[in-house]
Amino acid sequence: YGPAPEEDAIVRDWLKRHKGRFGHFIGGKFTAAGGETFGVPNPATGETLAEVAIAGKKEVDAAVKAATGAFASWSKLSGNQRARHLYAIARQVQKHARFLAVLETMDNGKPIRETRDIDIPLVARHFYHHAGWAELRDEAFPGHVPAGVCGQIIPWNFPLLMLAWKIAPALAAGCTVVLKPAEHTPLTALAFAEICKEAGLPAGVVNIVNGGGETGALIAGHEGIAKLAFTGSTEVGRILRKQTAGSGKKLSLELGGKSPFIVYADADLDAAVEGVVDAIWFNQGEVCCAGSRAIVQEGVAERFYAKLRARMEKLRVGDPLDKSTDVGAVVAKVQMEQIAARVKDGVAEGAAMFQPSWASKLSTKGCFYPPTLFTDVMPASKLAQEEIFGPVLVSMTFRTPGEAIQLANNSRYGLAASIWSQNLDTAFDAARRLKAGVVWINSTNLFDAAIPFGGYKESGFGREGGKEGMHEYLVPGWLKTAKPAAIA
Ligand code: TXE
Repeated sequence: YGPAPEEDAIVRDWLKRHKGRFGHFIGGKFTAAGGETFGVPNPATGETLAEVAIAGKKEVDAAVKAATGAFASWSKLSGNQRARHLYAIARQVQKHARFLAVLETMDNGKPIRETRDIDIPLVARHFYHHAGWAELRDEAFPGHVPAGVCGQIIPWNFPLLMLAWKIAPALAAGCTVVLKPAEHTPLTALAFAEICKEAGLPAGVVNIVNGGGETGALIAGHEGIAKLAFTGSTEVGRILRKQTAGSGKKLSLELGGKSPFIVYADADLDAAVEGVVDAIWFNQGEVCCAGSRAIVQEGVAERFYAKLRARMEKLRVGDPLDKSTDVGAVVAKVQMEQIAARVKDGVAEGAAMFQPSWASKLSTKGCFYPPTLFTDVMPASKLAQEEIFGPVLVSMTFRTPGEAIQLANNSRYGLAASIWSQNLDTAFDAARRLKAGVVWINSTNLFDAAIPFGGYKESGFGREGGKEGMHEYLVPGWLKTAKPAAIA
């Protein structure tokens, strides 16, 4: 056990090459790293990794201008030409997979096992998959044209994967982009800018600008943007919906969740316990579709909780670069304080709280929060209703299958759901009745580039992935480049 001593050297070399300072990537070039900046800490150690420039109006204007210029030629390339670029990006991601995994882990705090085996492979897969859609666009979407220049604002929980979810379909459709990574985690997006260069992507097709909400608002309000794609909090989603109302911009929002994890009495309880580990302790629970609300049938509840508590004792929380770590660091101090506050409120609300016996021994140098379980949670309580976005599972029990569905749908969110039962009738009946964009049966948190992902209700609208996701970047119209049919 323990991290390989040289594990982070690959990232330190890269940071040194950039002197630990980054500008924006506009029109195929990095701007100077001057002006106002923000620091990027490693949440596991507190060490500042880099200083990154904040984009104001001037930089956002320049990025939109570069994307508009590039759109003229990029949108007219043949499907095969665009596909080649997407394949080239996918291959570069694979070539630099180890570097990207270590960089993502240091920037975000998530375990290296996850960045290495999940995040980065899914990024490459997303570009490979969408290379296919680039080829098939005109055949699959006749009478549709690329939407134009896209503004894309992404969160910090899956920084590079969310970038891929946004950029790959946009490029496949023939759009160009101005993307803003989250201020907690800008580094893999900057590494991706280098990958675009290395892959020979024409200048201006992908532009990356950095900053926080103010920079995001400049992108959202820019009149050169035809389509805005956002993943983040429901609160900011609401602001963006208001901001873009009446502007003619196409909008997709992927927001919060409080996804149910239903365990029926006939479930394989050991498998369901492992499922919970994936549902809520994967990525420190900082997952929009995390199974954060367990709904367990009464007859097996005590047995299920006993197994779960025993499993929680064995989870390893700590150094994200250690390959044996199960749960890494929460992304930032502010986020950890928010989790702690929600847990304190939950205890005050009267729910029973459990944390492993070693919880108080966690290192206080980094943002480490112990896996937490609440039982006897009242369905109407804040604990049951509000997204915590951390390693905290809340749970309640049910008697009849009908009651399970009622509890599961009793939420302002509708992003995902997970069902655990050995009886397929029970599982499929529940799947049909759940108001959730994605339903997993005897599994959880499975993603694929070909499967559309997105929510109902306050979890947002629009889909990402597969054919559905392509629609988000296309509008009705006829390509001016299409040759007129020969008249016999
Ligand atoms: O999110 P924000 P935060 C939820 C989760 C978390 C909470 C707060 O519950 O605890 O949100 O996280 C940009 N105009 N999720 O504050 O602010 C911002 O710079 C335009 C769920 O980090 O929504 C970042 O790039 N952009 C979620 C992005 O929005 C604005 C993932 C997301 O940040 C903006 C993240 C504005 N006015 C948090 N204000 C999920 N669904 O996966 C901020 N931004």
